[in-house]
Amino acid sequence: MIFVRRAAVLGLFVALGAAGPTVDYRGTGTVLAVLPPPSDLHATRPVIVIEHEPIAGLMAERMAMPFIAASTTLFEGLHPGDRIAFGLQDTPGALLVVTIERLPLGR
Ligand SMILES: [Cu+2]
Repeated sequence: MIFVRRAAVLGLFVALGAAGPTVDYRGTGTVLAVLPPPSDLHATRPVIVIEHEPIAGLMAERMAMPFIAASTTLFEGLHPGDRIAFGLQDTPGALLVVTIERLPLGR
């Protein structure tokens, strides 16, 4: 019985860990450029340029703009022209892209 309870607690920690980073805003758009550092836009941090659709609670208009990404690992397999859904975390000093998911073209 004690063993079972421990296993349940461990399972809970695993589930929390898998929940991923905090996402404050969610958007969709088209990748215009992925720029690992150093780039013209940032010396030390990865940058992704996205033509994004309106982002609820943040930006009411479609526009092309650069975002700092939490990690270059988010760029794996990503190419200009890809349709993406992305998550933004509102951190001091930057709206940080913390999740990127590729969407089928035409959506
Ligand atoms: Cu914008």
